[in-house]
Amino acid sequence: MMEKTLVILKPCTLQRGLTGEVISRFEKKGLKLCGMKMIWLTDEILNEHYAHLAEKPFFQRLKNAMAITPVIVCCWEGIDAVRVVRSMTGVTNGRNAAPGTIRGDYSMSGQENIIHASDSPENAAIELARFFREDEIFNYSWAQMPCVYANDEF
Ligand code: FUP
Repeated sequence: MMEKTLVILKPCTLQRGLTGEVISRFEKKGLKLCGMKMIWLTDEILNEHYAHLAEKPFFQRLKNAMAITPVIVCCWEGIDAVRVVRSMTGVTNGRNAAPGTIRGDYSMSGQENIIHASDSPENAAIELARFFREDEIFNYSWAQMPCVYANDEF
């Protein structure tokens, strides 16, 4: 199923100069970039985005870390994009993430873990609407399409 998913390049990624590397991984995989912008996350949007962690002892620490610099939010599209991007991301703690995953290759931390990626198609739709206006998501003809997929796959 063709899906769109949200990726956030976290402040640690901007600070460490890894934005190009991370974006490049998704491009090389064969995902289509449908939206991208730099924004400063407000406390209001972080409360919403991390509502499932509001009771955790690290909640305030996490929110502070997410607002140290602006972040880059991206929308990537592909068949099963949500699952594919999550598997490229690796588990939450970079020290446990498998080598070859983004967190496994670039992170040593449970917090400073390079990216956020939506964990289900339902959450991807909610999160994309949280960070992008409708006219900031672009549907365009993509020249790579017949090289990335067989013609009966999409
Ligand atoms: P993930 O889906 O892998 O990004 O993980 P969660 O939604 O559970 O956590 C969101 C963020 O909270 C993590 F990316 C980093 C932070 N976090 C911690 O700092 N410590 C933890 O023990 C768990 C999460």
